[in-house]
This record gives sequence, C-alpha cells and structure tokens, in this order.
Amino acid sequence: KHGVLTRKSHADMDGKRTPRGRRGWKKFYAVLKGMILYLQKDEYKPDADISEVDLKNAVRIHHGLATPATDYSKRNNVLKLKTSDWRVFLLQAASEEEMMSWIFRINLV
Ligand code: I3P
Repeated sequence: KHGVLTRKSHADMDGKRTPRGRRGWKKFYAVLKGMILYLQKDEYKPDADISEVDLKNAVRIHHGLATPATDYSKRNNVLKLKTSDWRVFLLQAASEEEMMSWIFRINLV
C-alpha cells in the first residue's frame, strides 16, 4: 500500500515526549512494504534505490499498533502509531477511508 501521509512525531524511542522543534507536521509519500513503513520525500518509484534520508525515516511496524487518534482533534483523519520501540507517531491520511485502510494494513503486519 502507498499514499500520502503527514507525520507528527509525538514520542521518541525511549518513550519520552518528542522535544519542541521536532514536533512539526511533515508530508511524506508513504510506502508499506513487508514490515516497514517507508516515509519517503518523493513519490514511489518501483526500481529506485532508497535514499539515506528515506531510510532514516523508515518505521519498523512489526509489533506496533495503529488506532484512530481519537484524542487528537486539531486535524482530521489522524491515526496514532505506537511502535515496539515506544515511539509514537501521528499520521494524517487523505480521507477517513484511507486512514482506516492504513490502520488495517499496519495492524496486519
Ligand atoms: C510544534 C509544531 C506542531 C505543534 C507542536 C509544536 O513546534 O508547531 O505543529 O503540534 O505542538 O511543538 P515545532 O515544529 O517547533 O516542534 P500541533 O500541530 O498538534 O499543535 P505540541 O508541542 O503541543 O505538540
């Protein structure tokens, strides 16, 4: 699955709140492949190599959990992704249908 997702980092690997200055929203082209959610700067190209930055933004979603971000009301269609290494991301999808589809696919892994 792929599509546009806008990301906000809420907690870091130690589970601690992401500090100010790194809490902004950023738009990515998301690609779910195997157990990894790639958050790429540019649109998906099947045969292109993954850049260094894109690798850094990749999220391991095995043993993670995605749920609708019902406690976040500033934006619509936002899901909350908790990873097995205690990171928390808010991810805004293009529509409610897209959000539900991402949640379903992430939780299948
Ligand atoms: C953050 C940025 C986010 C905002 C966040 C700010 O600043 O303005 O948009 O979240 O508020 O800290 P920075 O880019 O300097 O990290 P919202 O859009 O959800 O308000 P927060 O600290 O209350 O999460």
